[in-house]
Amino acid sequence: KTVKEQLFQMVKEVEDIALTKVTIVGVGQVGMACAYSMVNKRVVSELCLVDVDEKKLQGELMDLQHGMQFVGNIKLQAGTNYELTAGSKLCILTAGVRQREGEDRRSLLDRNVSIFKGIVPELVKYSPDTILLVVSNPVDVMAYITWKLSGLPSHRVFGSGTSLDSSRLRHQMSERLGIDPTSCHGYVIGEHGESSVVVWSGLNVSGVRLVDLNPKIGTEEDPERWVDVHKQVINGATDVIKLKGYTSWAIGLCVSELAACVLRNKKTVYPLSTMAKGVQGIEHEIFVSLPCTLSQNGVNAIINMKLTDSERSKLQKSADELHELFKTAKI
Ligand code: 6V0
Repeated sequence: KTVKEQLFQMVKEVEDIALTKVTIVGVGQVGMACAYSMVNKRVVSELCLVDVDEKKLQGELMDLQHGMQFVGNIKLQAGTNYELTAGSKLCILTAGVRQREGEDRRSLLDRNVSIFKGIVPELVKYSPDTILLVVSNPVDVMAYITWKLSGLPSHRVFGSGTSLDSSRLRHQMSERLGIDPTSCHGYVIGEHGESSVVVWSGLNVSGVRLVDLNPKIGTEEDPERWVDVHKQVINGATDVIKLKGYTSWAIGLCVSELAACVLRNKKTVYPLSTMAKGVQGIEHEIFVSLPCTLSQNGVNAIINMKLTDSERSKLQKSADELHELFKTAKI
């Protein structure tokens, strides 16, 4: 008899049913930051890692497995075969090439589209009921293309969008005001990128709108130059890339929060890249970030923000720019 047979008086074999299984495709800097954050926050019961790099997959798998004692017995799997992903409640797409220093999102597009053509149908084949969360850049266009490639209803596909930009905004607010970023309320909407829009009219602490205290906020005439906060948000990624070569921790934390919201059916509001045609006067069929309620079904509702005319026209311009970028994509 083996040690195991001698140790246990078997009562009933365990049936391994995946309760909250998540797949991450792409185990690069971003994928692994998402994995580490989700494991650390105990968001998942089962985590499946997929990549084309078999060696890296095995290394990352073993490294995480060695820490399971400290975070609960999460079932971890890794491999290049999509069969492993079957039954995922949520699939997170972080595969592909990242922005190089000074590179614009446009040049990333073609390479990432061809990679996604091989990934998205496989994920949907093995997990037809899944929700797809797109992180790879340019995230808004990649989310739209993922939706097209998946054949899923649009509410089940979304991009992390400006949830990271909004977190950068709230960090800057928190630095200026000296309070917790969760008490600094504000949204960046539109493209995750240069044409993003800060909704200055809505920035508030405890419902006190900053625009009521400083009517010039967000303009070049503002002596406090809050407008620089937007520049810091836009340049946030490139500043970090210049210093460390890539961004990872903030997007990892952000994605694990979104994953928890889906898996626990929390209905929290986040700015997410979603199908926005017909909202706020957006004419094109395009994915762009707006505040959405997020649940186990994906995106349930888009919040009708009370934007100023200028904010709305900036959002429409941002959507137009994304549409132009999308038109160059070779789907
Ligand atoms: P990385 O470290 O180069 O990792 C990319 C991974 O994708 C590598 O492990 C590759 O082996 C893998 N990969 C490539 N082709 C395939 C394929 N066909 N199937 C499966 N895996 C594949 O890049 P990093 O992790 O830094 O960035 C990943 C993506 O996230 C890039 O497009 C970034 O621009 C994007 N980011 C998006 C952010 C957002 O806010 N939406 C934030 C940060 C980065």
